[in-house]
Amino acid sequence: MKFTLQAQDTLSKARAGVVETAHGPIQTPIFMPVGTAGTVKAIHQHELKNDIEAQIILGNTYHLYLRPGLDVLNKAGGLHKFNGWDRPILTDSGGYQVYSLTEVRKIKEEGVTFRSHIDGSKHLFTPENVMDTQRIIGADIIMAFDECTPYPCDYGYARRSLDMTHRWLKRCVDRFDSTDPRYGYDQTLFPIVQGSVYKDLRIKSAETIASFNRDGNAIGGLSVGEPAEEMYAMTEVVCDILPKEKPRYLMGVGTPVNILENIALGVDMFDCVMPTRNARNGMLFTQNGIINIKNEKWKDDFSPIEVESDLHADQFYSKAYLRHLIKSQEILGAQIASLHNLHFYLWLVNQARQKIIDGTFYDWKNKMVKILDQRL
Ligand code: PRF
Repeated sequence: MKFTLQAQDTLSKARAGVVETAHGPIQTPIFMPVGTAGTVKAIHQHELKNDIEAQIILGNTYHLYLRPGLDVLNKAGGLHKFNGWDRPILTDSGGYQVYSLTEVRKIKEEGVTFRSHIDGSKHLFTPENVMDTQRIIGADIIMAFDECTPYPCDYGYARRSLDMTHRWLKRCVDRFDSTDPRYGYDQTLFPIVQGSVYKDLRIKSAETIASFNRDGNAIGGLSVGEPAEEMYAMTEVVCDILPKEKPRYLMGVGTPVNILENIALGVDMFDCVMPTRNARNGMLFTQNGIINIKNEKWKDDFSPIEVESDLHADQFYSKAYLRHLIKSQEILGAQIASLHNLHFYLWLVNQARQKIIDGTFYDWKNKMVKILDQRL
């Protein structure tokens, strides 16, 4: 994997670049739609490619391991062949999903035991088997096995957890570097910075992660309930330590404003379920602010979903019709709203990229953050 920086903003730490993978390039800053179970919910692969122009999607080790399982993925020849997505894929390691989705789990030095949210069966994830699983899934970028601490988290727990995440990283790297890709193309491993909201822990973690000298680095443990200002403070500390010449991925972030602020701090890659999950509940992100399409006020508004957008569905369908679909829990409502929100997120990061290249990012960003949080 190769990363080339193309432009750097002078008034902020924003950068534009390109990540080259075995399945093609990723122009950064980028947003990666979340395709938990091998599908970006309610979106066809051809829509991802042609309507949204997604450059990379996510998959989750936890979900794919439980269903369809490694046997099927192996027989399929990996996730790209299985779901027909021939551009880059990144898989999260499963740690985070185990913490957020399962109730009974035990975190030990060896790894994490948990019960499946599907059938209650018992499983063990270790740094080693999670590397093996991501080799089988065949993602271009695979993530280290970490512990994402909750918020709030006391200092002692955060410190002990961080030390374990670093020991787990060493085990991940040893396993990853001693195994080969299964399907003939290169995969790369990103380590993850943790350290809760403690500056000294974040510094220690960023220095440790940087010393592993991988192709790219991730920042975890943020956007877990802390105030946005604390998240930005941690991102800033960490980005100042992580190497400039490698992509930085902020995991699970966030709102459109969070994304712009973190781009300004030097983050290159983002993912979040927000555009798709909130779409299914009728929350639409637009260039003028946020719409709750279930609101009475859209009942007989027959104007297009978003006039300024070049997405066909945004022109073709009216707000009143989308409101009707979402209120009636029609499948098409989830499809249109998800398509709209993802298109908006990809538009936003592409705009940021163009502004960084043009040298006008800083003022544009400050203007946009005032608009995008508004409720319409
Ligand atoms: N670790 C991993 N995945 C994640 C996170 C993390 O800390 C987060 C935190 N926002 C989202 N996804 N492995």
